Amino acid sequence: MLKELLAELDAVTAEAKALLADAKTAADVENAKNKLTGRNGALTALAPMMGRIAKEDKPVAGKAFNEAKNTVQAMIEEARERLGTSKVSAEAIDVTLPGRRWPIGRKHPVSQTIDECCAIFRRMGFVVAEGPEIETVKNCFDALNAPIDHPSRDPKDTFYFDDGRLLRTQTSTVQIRTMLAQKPPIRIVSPGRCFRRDTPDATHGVHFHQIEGLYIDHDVSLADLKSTLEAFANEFFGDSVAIRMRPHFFPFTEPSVECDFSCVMCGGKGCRVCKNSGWLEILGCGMVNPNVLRNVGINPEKWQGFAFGMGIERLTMLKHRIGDLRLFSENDLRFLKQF
Ligand code: 2NM
Repeated sequence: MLKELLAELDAVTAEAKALLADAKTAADVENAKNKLTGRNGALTALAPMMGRIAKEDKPVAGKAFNEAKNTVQAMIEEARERLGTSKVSAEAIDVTLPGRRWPIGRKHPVSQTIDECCAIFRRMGFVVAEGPEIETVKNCFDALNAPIDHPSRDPKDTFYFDDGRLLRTQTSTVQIRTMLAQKPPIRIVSPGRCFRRDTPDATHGVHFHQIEGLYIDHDVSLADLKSTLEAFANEFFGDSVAIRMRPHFFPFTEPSVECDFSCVMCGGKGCRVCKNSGWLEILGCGMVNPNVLRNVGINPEKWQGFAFGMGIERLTMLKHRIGDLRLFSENDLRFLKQF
């Protein structure tokens, strides 16, 4: 029985050699493997013979069987190697392959508008100034000449912390900080996030972005303000946009003005967006109230200035024809990838 087994093992080894030498494709190798060590393979078929081997011959038979199995497996692996389909070569790094591309993000449309506004005002000589989102009542209301009973101070409209500090409701706080820290002339714009306690809808959220401007010097007039805003309107929306000013009231400016741009949707002819008026309310502005200048230690007899503030989300919505403010904070890539 031992002799028969050894002869059969030799035969299988010889068959393996022939089959694998002839293999030309990966499929040939896999076929040969099935014929040899597969479930119905020649080597597998010899396993039952082991049971019939005399006890004293078992060690020799077992050793021979294992050797034949190892030899056949080595030949299969060798053939796979030769044809480039072995596990080892399949897992090897192909250094000629191009690298995997990482998805690259982009700036949020609100950030793009901030960048664009800053670039426009920088070209007009403004410096970009930033400040904290958590502020004091002094910087946010007192210094800005907001009367003690002004509705914006109400905890119904402004987020307060237990220690009395608050989330800034506009970036004028940065203008106050700058005027306290620097001597005029001052020419800054301050972009940033602000917070108001609104019930969120298509045009209001609890946070929004603003850019405010401040220009303090000798002999600054409302005419300088108007030409600055007109230049901004034409740079941001195009040369065909006109501006107009209407009297208004703010505690921090006197006189105060609301500034409209001719409708960027219909060119001023009248449409749904401008409610058929041909004009869009874009920003508030005015000449800095002498009380504000006194509050920060600037002599209003020597210095004057203008200030303005506008909403970044509104500018972005008008520029890109976006209908709902909530899209800006939902982080939906299908929306964000369009800009
Ligand atoms: C606005 C409208 C009008 C403003 C005033 C000041 C400061 F600090 F100089 F008093 N900063 N920003 C201002 C004026 C802001 O936003 C609609």
